[in-house]
Amino acid sequence: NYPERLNAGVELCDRLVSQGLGGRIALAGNGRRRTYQELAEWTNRLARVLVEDLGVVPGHRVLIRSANNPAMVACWLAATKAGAVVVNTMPMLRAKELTQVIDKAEVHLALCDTRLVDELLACQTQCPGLTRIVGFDGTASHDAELDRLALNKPAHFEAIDTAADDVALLGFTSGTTGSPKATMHFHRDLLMIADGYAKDVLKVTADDVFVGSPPLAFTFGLGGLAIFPLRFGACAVLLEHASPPNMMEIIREYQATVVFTAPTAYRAMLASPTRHEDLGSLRVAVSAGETLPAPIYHDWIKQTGTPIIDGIGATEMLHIFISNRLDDHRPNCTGKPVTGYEARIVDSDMQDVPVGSIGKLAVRGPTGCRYLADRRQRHYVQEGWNITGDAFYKDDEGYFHFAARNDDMIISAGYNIAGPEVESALLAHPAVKECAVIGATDPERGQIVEAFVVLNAGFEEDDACRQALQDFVKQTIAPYKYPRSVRFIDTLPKTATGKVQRFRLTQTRKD
Ligand code: 3SK
Repeated sequence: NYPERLNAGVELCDRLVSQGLGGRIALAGNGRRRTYQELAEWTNRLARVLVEDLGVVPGHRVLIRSANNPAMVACWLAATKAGAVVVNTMPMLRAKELTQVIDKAEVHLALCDTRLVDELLACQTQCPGLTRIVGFDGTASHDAELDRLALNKPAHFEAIDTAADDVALLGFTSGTTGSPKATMHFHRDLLMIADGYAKDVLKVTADDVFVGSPPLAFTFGLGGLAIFPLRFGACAVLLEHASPPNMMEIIREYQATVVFTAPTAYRAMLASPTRHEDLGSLRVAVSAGETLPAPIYHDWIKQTGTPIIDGIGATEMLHIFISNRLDDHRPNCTGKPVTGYEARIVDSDMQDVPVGSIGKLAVRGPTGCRYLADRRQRHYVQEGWNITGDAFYKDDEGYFHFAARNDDMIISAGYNIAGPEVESALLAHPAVKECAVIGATDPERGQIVEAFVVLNAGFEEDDACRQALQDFVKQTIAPYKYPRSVRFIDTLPKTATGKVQRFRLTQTRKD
């Protein structure tokens, strides 16, 4: 329960100072460590610039364009304190994608790392509403316009008195289907994900140090690398190069206790020759974004001695809502609902399916989907339940298991085949580096299982390899699930957040 008036920017920064944690390190990165006191003052100065110099009023949408670094977090907190609605965007977005975001969110002001300004400038002709782009320095030198404006401001700012259910954040999702939607999240939602998942599942304390790779523009990253540490007076390490092969070094250097990343990054870390037992500071690894293949789960625990916690989240839900636990985690299992959430498996009439049967995942709780001006809202929220688009089953002990994205269920000659199950089987073969499975139209079987495979170095893209992979799958899972078609490919198409875009493989097939 939160008070009616609440500003998440204040709660994630100034509140820690008033609790006597002002001297603790809040942010590390760019060769500096900043205390909560310093962060409060920095964000107050920036908030003054937004309100006094740039005319931000409550509800204005402010776009932030940056890679993960302390300055991006400071801009986000400052805009939140100023009552703005923040639209965080990924550095790799091009003018075409930025234009869609700016239009949809009706952005007037953009704060942009000066190294990334060109693509934004290129949007201006298409987006007459974007009247101001102000540069900040994402490195440590502080000599861009925003930094100069902030320099002479007083370190105190009376944060805007926002309601707990005023919109604070617009999270964009292009999903795996390509067309972007904006999801609205309230000030209280930003705190709720910390007070539920981070507190109850991760057991975060002020002694934790968080590192990881997901962009802050993806709510998985914003939660894991900013909101969770800041809510508990812990330290957030924000580095632009925090991905394999650097991740292990970073964990060691910063003595990180919590790492957030996706299964492919865990796989890469496990494959690196560095000594995994040196990661002694770690107490938990969080995996989400894609399901965690069982071999990675087992190898990670064996090699590092720390749990790897798989969970499912969605930009629509803001963060993770079903998860394994530190003391209760299993392979091939997503776990149980996070505190405050309920989940069911339903059929297309919203009726519960029997235990063990695959159906649609329906979830409700303290956060949920509110699309901004999008007709797809009525599909996502039905009878008060969020229909995430995932096919799941629940076992007789109440654990939830991912089967596929609803779009990834393949119906072949009357058999229901979950594409990801075939992918897991293929991934266990030493030749397979990455793979994705789709249902390809077939005149006899309706659909057949088709695998797109990226091979590890040293393996030949030939019929012998194709046959070996097919035989291997037949020996691993029910033979009717084997990929009747295997295509070799150099890389898999992915979203900016690392999710495989299977629809593009389907298109490739049609081209
Ligand atoms: O996988 C996702 O889409 C996701 C989104 C937001 C927060 C967390 C996660 C895992």
